[in-house]
Amino acid sequence: MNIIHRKGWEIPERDATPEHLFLNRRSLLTGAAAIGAGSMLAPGHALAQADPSAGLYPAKRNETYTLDRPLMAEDVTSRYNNFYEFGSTKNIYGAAQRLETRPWTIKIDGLVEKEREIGIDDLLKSVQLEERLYRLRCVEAWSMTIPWTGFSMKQLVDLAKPTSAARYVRMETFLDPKMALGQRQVWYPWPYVEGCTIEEAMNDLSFMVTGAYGKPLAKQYGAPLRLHMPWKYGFKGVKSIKRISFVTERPKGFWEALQASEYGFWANVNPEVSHPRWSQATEEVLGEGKRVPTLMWNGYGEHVAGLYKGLEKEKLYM
Ligand SMILES: Nc1nc2c(c(=O)[nH]1)N[C@H]1C(S)=C(S)[C@@H](COP(=O)(O)O)O[C@H]1N2
Ligand SMILES: [Mo]
Repeated sequence: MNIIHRKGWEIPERDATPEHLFLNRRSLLTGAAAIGAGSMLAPGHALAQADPSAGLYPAKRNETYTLDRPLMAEDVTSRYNNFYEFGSTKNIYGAAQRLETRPWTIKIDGLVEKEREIGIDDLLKSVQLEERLYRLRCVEAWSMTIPWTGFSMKQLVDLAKPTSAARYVRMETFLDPKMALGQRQVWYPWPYVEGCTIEEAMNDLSFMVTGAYGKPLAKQYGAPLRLHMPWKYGFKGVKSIKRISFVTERPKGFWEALQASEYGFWANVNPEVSHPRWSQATEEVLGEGKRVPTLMWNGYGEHVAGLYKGLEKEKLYM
């Protein structure tokens, strides 16, 4: 656990900033160029420019959330992803480019004042975007750090206006086996679903992600809208959200539906509670070739531990 107390964390993070700013500038340039010069740019840039929200990035960084380890380069975190809709390996970024992110509407329904459908670009105009440096700890015992851009989940709840009967938020990914070939694997419980309590959704840390590295979210991260709750295992962060429902019943997630003995609803990071098939005590830091101790609540306990008072009888850590 000594890693959390190491004062040196500021140095690598500051070291990483120039590249990050460089990326931001580049996305600004390509955003401006998109008006006229699209055909002159490399295909990778052409994909990024086509995004009508490009002008909203980069957003101002919220300095409340700091890292205890270096920020990772985009070519590390964008080439090692879990997105089973596009395959069950980590190497899905190529296949994920089939994801069509416009038009993209999100249905908000269930126990809300008024059910509605909102287009992603209208949603982006109704919220305050910011950048946050967050850790991501996958249940498979690897981790990364990413500069996400997005908005607090609290803003989403405020927009949805749930009634007092709502207890949980259920979020669902698209279902389109023509586009996402992984969804033809019929033994998986598609569409991908995840959920949390209203209290968790209202916690400051809960983040609706719409961008990374100072530009709109690349498809493999779950564009155009995904969740990230950094104190929970990564599988809670449902990608490419199409439907958000306010409900009374605890939603059953994709992994829980597949294997309830291994994956549960709460999935809070805890190095002392092993997965049935492996230890959670340490994690491999992607791209660094080293293992470090995993932190309780993934290091975010000061923000979230209080949420679980009185819930000690629940399986909080799987
Ligand atoms: N729709 C959907 N969301 C998903 C997944 C998935 O397969 N499909 N994988 C989850 C898992 S296991 C992890 S660790 C994170 C990975 O996010 P990243 O690829 O952006 O790092 O996404 C989560 N969200
Ligand atoms: Mo994961």
